[in-house]
Amino acid sequence: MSSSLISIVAAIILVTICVLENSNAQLSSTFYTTTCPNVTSVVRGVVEQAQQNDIRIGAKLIRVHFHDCFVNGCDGSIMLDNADGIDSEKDAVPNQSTDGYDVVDDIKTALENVCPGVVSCADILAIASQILVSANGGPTWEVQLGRRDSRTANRAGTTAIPSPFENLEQITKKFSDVGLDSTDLVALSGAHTFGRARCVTFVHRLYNFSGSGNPDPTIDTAYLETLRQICPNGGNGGTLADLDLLISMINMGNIRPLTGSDGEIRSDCKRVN
Ligand code: HEM
Ligand SMILES: *[C@@H]1O[C@H](CO)[C@@H](O)[C@H](O)[C@H]1NC(C)=O
Ligand SMILES: *[C@@H]1O[C@H](CO)[C@@H](O)[C@H](O)[C@H]1NC(C)=O
Ligand SMILES: CC(=O)N[C@H]1CO[C@H](CO)[C@@H](O)[C@@H]1O
Repeated sequence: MSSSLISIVAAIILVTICVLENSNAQLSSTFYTTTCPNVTSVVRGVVEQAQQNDIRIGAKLIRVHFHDCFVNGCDGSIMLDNADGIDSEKDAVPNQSTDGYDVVDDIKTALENVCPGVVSCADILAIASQILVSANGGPTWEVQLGRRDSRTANRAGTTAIPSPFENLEQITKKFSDVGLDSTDLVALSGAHTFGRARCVTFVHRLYNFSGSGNPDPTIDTAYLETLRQICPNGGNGGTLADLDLLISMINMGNIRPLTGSDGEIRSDCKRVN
């Protein structure tokens, strides 16, 4: 290898390390090493149990993590129920069909038993997502921790969540608004390799795309046939189809977290302390 090639490679590695370190500015994979060393095994125990009853739990929780991160950053705001001064994000349209909150509560209870007041609800979503994606044959990554929980929700802010009725340009804009690029968009859409979607969220692409009288030409024809069988034109919009699309989880988990002394560590993910 020539020395110039070596220096180019070295420069690329250096830049990559700087970018990674920069994007993880405040979070760290060792955040709970002294304060809650068993955090991962405790979360793993609860989610493995939950998966026995609901094979979709990984899909549900990663989606809650995504919807949390896109509204005011990864601060657990999505988990707050309506209360005095809290206009719950769960009541907004994009949340519809988000689920798995009861399992978050079970994880929280288990963690409060071993290390009370230490692990945030926002971090629970990040840890559970990593464990379940790996357990389901997906890639694994070193989950970054240290997020704190918000004392507020932002229902109006849920418009920042990408919608299935938006085009690529609109969705790309929503990703760039939270500091994610088109590579992140493609990689994170890989989360759709598990989980399910209701026909109502994509049937507009199967029969009369943009009023053309034809299906969306970008859909593979064999896959189109499969989807049409599951979702007949004018059929039940609530029918579920398996999602089949491959994961930039660290970047997403780094969206504007609360850290240091900002926010709090909720003792109940559904309520501020
Ligand atoms: C790129 C923009 C995105 C759009 C437009 C989008 C849209 C959707 C829609 C329409 C559904 C079906 C919801 C329903 O049936 O009500 C869905 C499900 C899902 N989404 Fe996304 N999504 C996006 C990005 C993401 C990201 C970044 C993740 C996670 C990293 C994610 C994870 C999931 C999962 C796992 C499911 C299945 C949930 C379940 O089975 O309960 N999505 N998404
Ligand atoms: C952590 O887990 C280990 C083994 O799983 C156990 O021996 C230890 O008591 C646990 N520590 C705490 C603080 O729960
Ligand atoms: C497709 O949608 C357009 C616009 O909504 C409508 O005018 C047209 O009749 C529809 N075509 C079919 C075949 O349903
Ligand atoms: C999980 C959850 O609370 N979902 C709510 C989302 O918002 C709709 C109303 O738009 C509620 O009916 C759901 O219960």
